[in-house]
Amino acid sequence: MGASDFVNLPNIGASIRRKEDYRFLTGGGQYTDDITLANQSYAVFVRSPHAHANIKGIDTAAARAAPGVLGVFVGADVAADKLNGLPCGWLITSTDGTPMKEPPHPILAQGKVRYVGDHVAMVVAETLEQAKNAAELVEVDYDVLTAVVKVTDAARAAPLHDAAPDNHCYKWAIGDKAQVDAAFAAAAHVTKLDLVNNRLIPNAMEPRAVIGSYNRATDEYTLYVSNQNPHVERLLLTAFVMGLPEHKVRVIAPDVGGGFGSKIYLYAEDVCLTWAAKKLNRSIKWTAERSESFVSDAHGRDHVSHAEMALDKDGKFLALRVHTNANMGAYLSTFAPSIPTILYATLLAGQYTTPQIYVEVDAWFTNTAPVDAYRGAGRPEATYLLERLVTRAGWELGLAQDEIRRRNMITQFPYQTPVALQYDVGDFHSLINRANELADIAGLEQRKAASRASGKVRGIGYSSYIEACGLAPSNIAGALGARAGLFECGEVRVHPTGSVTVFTGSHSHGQGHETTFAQVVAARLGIAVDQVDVVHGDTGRVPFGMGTYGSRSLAVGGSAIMKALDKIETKAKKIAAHLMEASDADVEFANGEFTIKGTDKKVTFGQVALTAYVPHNYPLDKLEPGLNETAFYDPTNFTFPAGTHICEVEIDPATGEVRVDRFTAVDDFGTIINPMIVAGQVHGGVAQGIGQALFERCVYDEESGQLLTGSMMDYAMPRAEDIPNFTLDTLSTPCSHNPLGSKGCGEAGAIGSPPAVINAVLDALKPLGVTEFDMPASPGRVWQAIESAKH
Ligand code: MCN
Repeated sequence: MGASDFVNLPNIGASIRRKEDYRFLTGGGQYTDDITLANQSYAVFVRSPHAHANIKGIDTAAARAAPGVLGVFVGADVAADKLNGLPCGWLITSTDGTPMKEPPHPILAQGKVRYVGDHVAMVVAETLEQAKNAAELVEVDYDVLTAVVKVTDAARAAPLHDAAPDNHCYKWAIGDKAQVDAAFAAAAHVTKLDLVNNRLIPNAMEPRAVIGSYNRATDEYTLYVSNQNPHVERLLLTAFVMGLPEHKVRVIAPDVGGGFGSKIYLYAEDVCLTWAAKKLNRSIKWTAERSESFVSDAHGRDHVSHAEMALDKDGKFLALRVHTNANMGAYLSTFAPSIPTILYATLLAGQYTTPQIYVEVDAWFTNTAPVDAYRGAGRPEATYLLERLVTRAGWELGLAQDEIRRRNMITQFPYQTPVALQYDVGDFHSLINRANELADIAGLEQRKAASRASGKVRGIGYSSYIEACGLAPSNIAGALGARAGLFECGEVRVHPTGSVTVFTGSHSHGQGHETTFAQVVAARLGIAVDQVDVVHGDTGRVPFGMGTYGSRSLAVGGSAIMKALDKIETKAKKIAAHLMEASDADVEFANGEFTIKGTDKKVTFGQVALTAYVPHNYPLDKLEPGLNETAFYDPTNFTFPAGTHICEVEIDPATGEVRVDRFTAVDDFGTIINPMIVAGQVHGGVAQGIGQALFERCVYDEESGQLLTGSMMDYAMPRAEDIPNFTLDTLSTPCSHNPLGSKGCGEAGAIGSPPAVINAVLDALKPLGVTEFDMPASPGRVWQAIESAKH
C-alpha cells in the first residue's frame, strides 16, 4: 500500500490515548529494578575518584573477607578471562586516510583510570548494603596524573592513551575547500561566529539498571537491561566482548523510563554483570544511583566551533565554512565518532541553498565521561551553529530574522546539498509563514513596549531547522563507517480469532509505540486498535532489531511492519479467494472485509484468520496454514523533518532572569499517526532544548577534572514552571520513500529550539549592548553579560 492511500485509513491521524498509560499511571510498569530473580545478589562498582591516574595496586583482601561478599573483580580478572574491551560501532577515517585512533576501552580499568567514575572494581554480595560496605574496603593505590577536560586544551595535555599520543582521535572534513575559499574571497559580506555547544548530562528518569543471570543447565545467559536496542546490545556483548554465540544470550529491555540516547550503548556494567553471573552462578543486579548516572552515563554535545558565512550584498548565502573541535571524552562510546561528523556536518546546509560548504572536525580525548548521541545527536549542534549564524548575518545586514531565512530557503525538491544529503520533500516557506502567524509577530512591538514599561527587555528568536532521521540506508551507512546495518524488522502474527501481536525491533521507552504501531496495524487490517498488541525489547521474542534512536522507529520500524502487512494481505487474499471461489486477482480488501469486484460476496478478516488456522476448507496444495509474516525494511534515504520555531523571551536586567513567554513550533513530520503523541514528543523535545539553552551545563573542574555539576543540586534541569504553554502546529509534505509518508518527530523539538531561545535572548539584550552569548542563559551568566557590556 502506498503512502497516499495509507494516510486516509481510519485511525491514522487519530489522537488515541496511549495504550500504555494505564500501566504507567497506575504504577504497573515493570522496569529492570522492579524485577527480582531467584538467587539474586547485588553489584556495586568501585569508581575512580581521579580524572587521570595510574593504578599502582589494588588490595581487595578486606573486601573479599567482608560479610556476604561473593566476589570482587578487577581489571586483572578481566584480562585473565580474555574479555575484550567495549567496541566502537562507527569508524571515521581521517583526512589523511588513516583510521581514527581507537584505544582499548576495558570494562574494568587496566592499570590506568581516565575519568572520574571510570570502573576500577566490581563487588558482588548477598545484599546491596553488604556490597556497598565491602566496596568501601577496596584499597586502590593511585599515582595521580594531570588531567584535561576542555577540548581546546587536549592537544597540549598529558596523553590519555598510548594509541593517541596527542589526544587526537581524528580529523575529518566534508565539502570542497577550494570552492569555499574562492566564494569567500568574492563575498560582499562575511559573518563570523565563535560558539560553544554546552556539554549535557542526559538524566533519564529511570537510571541505568542491569540484571545478569546464567543457567548452568542450558549454558544460557539472560540479561535484563534498561536499554534502547536489545539486539544491538546482544550483538556487541556476545560477538565483540565475550566471544559467546548470540543464541546463548537473551537480552530483555523491559519498560524503560527514558533514554534520550544514553541507553543505546553497551556499557561496562552490562558486560561485568553478565560475565560474573556465570562465574558466581548467581543472578546479579546493579541499579545506578543518580550520582553514578551523572559521572558514568554517556554525555552529549560539547563542541567548540568557529563558523563563517559568506553573503552577497542582498543577503544570499554564498558559502559556509566551519571548524569544530568535538570532545569524545576519555573513551570512544558505541557510536560517538559518527555524531560530530555524519550526523552534524551533513546537516549544515539547513533549509538553505548555500551552494558551497566546507566543514572540518577535530575530535579529541579528554579526562571526562565519554560523549555520544543525546537527543538530536549532532543535529542540534548543527542547527544551533547555523541558526545562530543566520540570525547574526541578518542583523549585520539589517534584515529581519524571517527575511534572511526566506531569501535563502530551498524551494525545489529533491534538493542535493553540498554536504552529501539529498532532501526529498519540504515546504519551508509555508512553515515559517504559519509560525509567523501563530507567534503574533504583529503584536510584538506592543509587547516589547509593555516589557520596557516594567523595566524589562523582550526579544524574539527564530530557528528554521531541518534534520535527518531514520538513519540510513545500510549500504550508505556502511560506506560512511557504520559497523552495522540500519534496517528494521517487524513480525505480524495474526491469531486464529483475528487479533494480532506485532513484534518490532524498535524499542519504546516513552514514545508510545504500543499505541501508534497498533494504530498502523489496525488501520491496515480494518480491526480495532485494542485487537493489536505490540511486543518489543526482548531478543527471545522479537526476531531481530536495530532499536530506537535517530527518530527511526516509525519511519523504519513502522515501514517494516507495513511490509509484513503487505505479505499478510497477499496471503489473506488468497485464502479469501478460495473461500469465495474466485481468483485472488479479483479480491479487494478494505475496512476488514474481502470482497469480489462486481459481486456481493464478502468474507471478514476474522473468517480468513480462522480459516488459516483451522484449515478444514483450505487449498493445502497451494497455501501453508497460518497467518504470520516477518519483514525487514532497509530505508532508501533519511527522512527530513523540518520546521520553524519562534521563541519570545522577557528578561529582567536587574537579575538576569530569562522567562520564555511564548514558544511557537510549526513542524513537518509528514503523515502523522497520532497527533497527541507527536505533540507530546515535541513538548518533551522543546523542554529539553529550553533546558540546554537556559539551564543545563556540565562543568568539570579544569585543574582536578572533578565533575562539579554532579547532582541535581548543581546541574539545573528545567522545571514545569520554566516552560510556557506551547503553540504548536504541523504541516505535511509526506516522505516520498517510505510506505507511511511519515518522518521522525522524536528529536525535532530538541533540535529546533535552542537557537530560537538564544536568538531571542540576544534580540532582547541588543539594546543593552550584549552581542554574544553562549548557552546556557542562566540568570548569573546573563547578568554578567549585561554588566560586562556596560564597561
Ligand atoms: N509518530 C507519529 N507520526 C509521525 C512520527 C512519529 O505518530 N509522523 C509517533 C511514532 O509512532 C512514535 C512517536 O511518535 O510513537 C515517536 O516516533 P519517532 O519520531 O519515530 O521516534 P522514535 O520512536 O524512534 O523515538 C526516538 C526519539 C529519540 S531519538 C529520542 S533521543 C527520544 C525521543 O524519541 N527519547 C525519548 N523521545 C523520547 N520520549 C521519551 N518519553 N523518552 C525518551 O527517552
